Amino acid sequence: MTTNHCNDPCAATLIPLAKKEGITTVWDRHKAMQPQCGFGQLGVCCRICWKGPCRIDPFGDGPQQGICGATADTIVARNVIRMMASGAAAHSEHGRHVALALLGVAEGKLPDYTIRDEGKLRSIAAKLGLDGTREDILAVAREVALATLGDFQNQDHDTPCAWIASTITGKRLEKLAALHVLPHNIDAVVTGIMARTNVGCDADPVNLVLGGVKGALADFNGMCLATEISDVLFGTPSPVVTAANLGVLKEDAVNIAVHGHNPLLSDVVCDVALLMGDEARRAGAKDGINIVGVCCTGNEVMVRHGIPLAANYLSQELALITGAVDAMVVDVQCIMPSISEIGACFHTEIITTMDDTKIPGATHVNFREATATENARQIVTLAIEAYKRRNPQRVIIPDIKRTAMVGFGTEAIVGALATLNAEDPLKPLVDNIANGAIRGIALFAGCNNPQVDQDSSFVTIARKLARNNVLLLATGCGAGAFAKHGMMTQEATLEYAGDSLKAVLTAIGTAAGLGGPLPLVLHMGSCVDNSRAVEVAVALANKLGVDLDSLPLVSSAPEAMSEKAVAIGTWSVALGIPTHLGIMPQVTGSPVVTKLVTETVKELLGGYFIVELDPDRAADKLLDVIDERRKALGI
Ligand code: NFS
Repeated sequence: MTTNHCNDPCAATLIPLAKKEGITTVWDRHKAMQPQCGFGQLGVCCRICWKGPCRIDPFGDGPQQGICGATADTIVARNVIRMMASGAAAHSEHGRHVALALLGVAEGKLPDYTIRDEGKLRSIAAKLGLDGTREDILAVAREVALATLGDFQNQDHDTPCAWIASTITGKRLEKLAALHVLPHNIDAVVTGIMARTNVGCDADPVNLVLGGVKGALADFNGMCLATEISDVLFGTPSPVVTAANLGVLKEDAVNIAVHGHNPLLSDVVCDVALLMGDEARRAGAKDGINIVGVCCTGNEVMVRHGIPLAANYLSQELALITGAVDAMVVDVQCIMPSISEIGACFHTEIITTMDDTKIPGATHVNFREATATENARQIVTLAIEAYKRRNPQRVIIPDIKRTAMVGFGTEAIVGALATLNAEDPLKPLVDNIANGAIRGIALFAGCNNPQVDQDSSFVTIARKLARNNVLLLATGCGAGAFAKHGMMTQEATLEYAGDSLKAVLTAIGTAAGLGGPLPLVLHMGSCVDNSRAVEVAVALANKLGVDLDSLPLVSSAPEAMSEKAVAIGTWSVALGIPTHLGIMPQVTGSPVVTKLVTETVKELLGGYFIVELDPDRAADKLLDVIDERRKALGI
């Protein structure tokens, strides 16, 4: 039995406290769940009809087929592509929500939102082949919103979704089109996966996985549009210095944790909180209102507005155990249902806000974009009321937080490079990759998973890659891990970067006016913001005149957990990027699927999954891949 723990320094104080108070956490429940179901771990349990459940005996003694005749290969393939469909649905619902909000703004129906980045809106319009130069910015917004919503409506299978078609390299588009995996309509592709995995439909594991790849690319499309339109509505990230970990909670403030994913809610809560500080002070909170972030909503407001990050996925419960959170406001995704039980042990209001994400025991505020400010006021008022009930004796905020320089979206990275070469901003990056000062680029993404000591795999792999002069990018809970462990600082660059990487980061950071090097790991944003890393990679590939599968670029999700991570990992592979998983994916019960995703796909698409649970060995494997790519490029 494995018992992993929280590697977060705050845990040393808070886990014993939870035990004393009789509060169970994710680590307790993970331990209680051991041993976990071996059939499920291999992916060979089929529950898609009521003749079952069926499971295949991995040792060959028992059944080798389900009652309908489905083999382990069919069952595994069906299970894993349903995960991809769910991931694509989650990200794309988020994206649709944001696109509809842009339409609402364009039509004057949402006075609580505005267009904060006109320049970005115009450049998106141009990218989508629309007229971005029209003087009437709302007309541009309307066209962009409608074109985006078209990616959920197009019925012509031969016309790919507009966002993916205008984002990736021409060569990659051709390759994906030839394999018939380019999505034409996000909703249709997700529905298609559910239909083909229905009992008695697609039984061919290879055909199924290709269907899953299409779903994963629909996920990518949903992410691109969610990210870019959020920048239009809430601002494009630029470098900002803030802090991370539970020490960002304040004893003398009304602490509101915004948790979930979609900035439509959290951004307005931030704005309204700024206006309600006096009410909080009148309630006795002399430091007013303190907004902190959790999970990817935390990353969204962190990279755009410098709001400090309290916790990533696995430590969301620890935030509540401090006794200092007055309200935790959630929208969608990655919200542990346990938080309402833990909130009830304290004075904490757990506030759900979305029709499709409610939690028993939580207070529900029916959030609508049309009444966003009013709803945010309700939420902040509930937090202030809760603060009045707070028991100061039960407040224990670990004095642990690390500085984090964040906000490195594509524009910010290109902007920093432009300070070295205004005419050709990518040239310094390309030159330094070519001359080996930067050996390669690694994107860290994805979740935490209690199968691993929290955050530890991220930190171990990243330190080794940095020592070997690999440029590090991060999103999501990976970014949260690095922020909490002090790896998004200039000091970390000086401490951990190899000499040539250090010199490059110092030259760029100094020229960009940051008074020193760029931080060791560049925080690109939330999980949907993985599309930003692809944007940078596409720009590099186009500049070099190669496709994405030639770049010395790797990605890593060492602590993956969510269905969304399954979708992201799969599109990363489909885009030609070797992708490391530090968790055993639930596919190994099928030799066909396992070989397909770790080997055969390399010939088809250039990318492939590297499964390595040991972080130190994982770093070595990623370095080998980078070197292999460099050699093939002749650099
Ligand atoms: Ni993405 Fe993982 Fe969730 Fe964000 Fe964190 S758990 S799949 S990183 S918060 S979405």
